Amino acid sequence: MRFLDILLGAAAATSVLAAPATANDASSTALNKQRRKSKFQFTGVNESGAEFGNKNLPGLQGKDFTWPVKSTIDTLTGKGFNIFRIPIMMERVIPTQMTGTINSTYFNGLTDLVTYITGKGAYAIVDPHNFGRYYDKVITDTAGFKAWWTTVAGHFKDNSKVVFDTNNEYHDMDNALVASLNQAAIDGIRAAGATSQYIFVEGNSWSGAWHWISSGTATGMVALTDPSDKLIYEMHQYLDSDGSGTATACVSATIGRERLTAATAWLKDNKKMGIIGETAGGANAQCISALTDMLSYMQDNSDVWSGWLWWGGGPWWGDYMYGMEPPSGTAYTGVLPSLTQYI
Ligand SMILES: *[C@@H]1O[C@H](CO)[C@@H](O)[C@H](O)[C@H]1NC(C)=O
Ligand SMILES: CC(=O)N[C@H]1CO[C@H](CO)[C@@H](O)[C@@H]1O
Repeated sequence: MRFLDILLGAAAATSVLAAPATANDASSTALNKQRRKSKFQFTGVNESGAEFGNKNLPGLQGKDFTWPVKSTIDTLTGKGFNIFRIPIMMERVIPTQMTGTINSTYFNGLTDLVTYITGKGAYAIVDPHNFGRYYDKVITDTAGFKAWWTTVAGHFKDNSKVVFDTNNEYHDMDNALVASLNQAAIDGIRAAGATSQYIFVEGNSWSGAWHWISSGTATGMVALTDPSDKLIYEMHQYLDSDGSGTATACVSATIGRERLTAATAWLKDNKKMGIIGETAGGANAQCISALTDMLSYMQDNSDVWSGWLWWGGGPWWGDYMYGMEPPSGTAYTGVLPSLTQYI
């Protein structure tokens, strides 16, 4: 999902306060197999807020950005979800230059949420929602990028439930640079002593599954190496006509499966694991058919597809067409009940 949509989401934001946690005061036992019906290792939701207002850096908490609410984590883990992706801004974590030092005010917000999520037994994805850019300029300094990751990962090195997502949706960049940045992040994370965690790598062209081969990003990405051997290829896939996740309509009831076919073959041929880090469709019958068909296809191929995350949750989305925020988000009420077997 792109900056414009995030800005629109923020502009539309009302101060919707999440309802207090209901009976889902789940401990890690909430994540037991009984609630998890699918074969997937990971099923979850993107929890927006800390990346909002990204044209104002660093920005003010409560005005430009906010942190996702813990009661939502309670509710969604109660539904069986076990992974949450937390979009953040690189500049808010380490301002001015990537080799600099952490802003502890913002970082404390992140660590507080990460600790809460992982304390429930779920995974927390640290997602620099930067599109391969720092202060709006394409990152070409791979050493600086590695340093940013070494600093950040060092703080999480003892928490194996943290997942590092190198960057959200690289796009309009050189394919070789995207691969180099991913490798630099991997190297920086492992150099920090964070060796037990999964790393999610993303490709060029918005990390779109449907463009994974045709964009040429696969060629560089296939060669990434990790001494811990815990890489997962994170791709995004929306089901609207241009695949951007900006419309309520889905192209057909089988469009998700069709858009994943080539990437699925690539994962199998190259013995890689993948995850759909963002997907969504409108709350309507055709999209629900397309989503369930896609998730069924992924489950049939769960040797390479480790799971999926919905886009998106978070307290400031208001009546966003894909909103997964309890208790009244459009997708929470209109789509999620149809997806429970895939959680
Ligand atoms: C640190 O982050 C807070 C918001 O979380 C912000 O108000 C403050 O200006 C930031 N400081 C710097 C130096 O960026
Ligand atoms: C809800 C949420 O934070 N979703 C994020 C998931 O990741 C996409 C990546 O592009 C972001 O745009 C969303 O903000």
